[in-house]
Amino acid sequence: MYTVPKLEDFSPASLDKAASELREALENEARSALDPKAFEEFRNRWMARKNGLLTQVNDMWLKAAPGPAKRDVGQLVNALKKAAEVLVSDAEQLASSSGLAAKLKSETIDISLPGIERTLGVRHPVLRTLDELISVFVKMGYSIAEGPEVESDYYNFEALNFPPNHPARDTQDTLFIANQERHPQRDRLLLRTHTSPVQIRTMESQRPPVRVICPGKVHRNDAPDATHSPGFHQLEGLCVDTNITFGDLKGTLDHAMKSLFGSAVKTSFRPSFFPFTEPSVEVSISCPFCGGKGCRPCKQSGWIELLGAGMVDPNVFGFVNYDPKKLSGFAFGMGVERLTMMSYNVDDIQQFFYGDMRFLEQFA
Ligand code: FA5
Repeated sequence: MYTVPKLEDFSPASLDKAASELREALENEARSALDPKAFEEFRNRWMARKNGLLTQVNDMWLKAAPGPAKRDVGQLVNALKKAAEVLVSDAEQLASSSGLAAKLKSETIDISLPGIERTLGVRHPVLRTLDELISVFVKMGYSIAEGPEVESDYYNFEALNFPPNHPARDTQDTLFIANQERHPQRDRLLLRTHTSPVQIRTMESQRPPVRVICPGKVHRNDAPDATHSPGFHQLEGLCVDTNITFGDLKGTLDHAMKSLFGSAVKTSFRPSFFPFTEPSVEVSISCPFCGGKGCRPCKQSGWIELLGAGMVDPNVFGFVNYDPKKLSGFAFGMGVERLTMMSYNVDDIQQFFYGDMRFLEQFA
């Protein structure tokens, strides 16, 4: 480590030698002061007023110089001080920028790495079908009504003309809420088995004419298989007015099925039974996959059964104080998962509930 030598000889040659050794040491140390801490040490060592190396030069060279050499030594010491100031200022810049470089290096973000991908959600296929269905009926002037998923026996069965112990109840077994034995049967709560209770709630709260659709979740004690699920969605429809005929029912559903599956699709109405409609029908469409020739989805029959419908039974009007002599109406109910299976050619209803991304991503 450089120390300021005491000068015995003040001849120009000796002064030159001493000055160049000092410069060399100063330059070397300035080059090594690479970060703010090292620079601080370097500056104090050379520039400190009290005992810095330049103060020592002043004391040991200038003050100690004999009279005749004082002028030359003075000029030399001044030149060395100026050179030192320049080197210190350069070193300061270098130290702060290399400090910054080190800081930047430690905080580097590698922008070439793949980012964290946030996948955008898409609408579930079942809800897409439901939205399509809703828009078809809204265009025909229907409004939307909703009801509770936990329903009373009265709305789910009794007011829909399923009397207690009627065998038709067996076709819609469900889960009952526990500990309700103390309530009369009509008030006992259950998970609704269809969206038809919303028909009753709507007619109770609204005078005719009525044109509503009721979308929602329903539950049944059905063992899961390729076409059955214990929880699924239905879309109910109800139209009540004066002079509503079976022809209106056929026209409405034919138009809805053509809107959903294309204008080539045909509809067929076969007699069926529901306690709350008379007459009742099962509605099928000609198979949209084979055009009616017969294929696997339609089980070679050319037709696919899609929904239940019928003219509102006059007994039901009796439950809501509508006059069956003046009014008539039709209702229909469809399973949204089954329609979605048709629309997207899905062969297992369970796919809609597994949450398997490989399946769902196909709808993105
Ligand atoms: C009913 O639920 C009647 N409420 C429909 C109705 C409304 C008829 C108004 C007349 C007037 P059904 O039990 O057939 O009917 O069920 C209607 C539709 O729900 C079926 O056509 C089918 O598409 C669907 N569905 C029934 N059970 C299941 C199930 N376990 N899983 C998936 N979909 C089902």
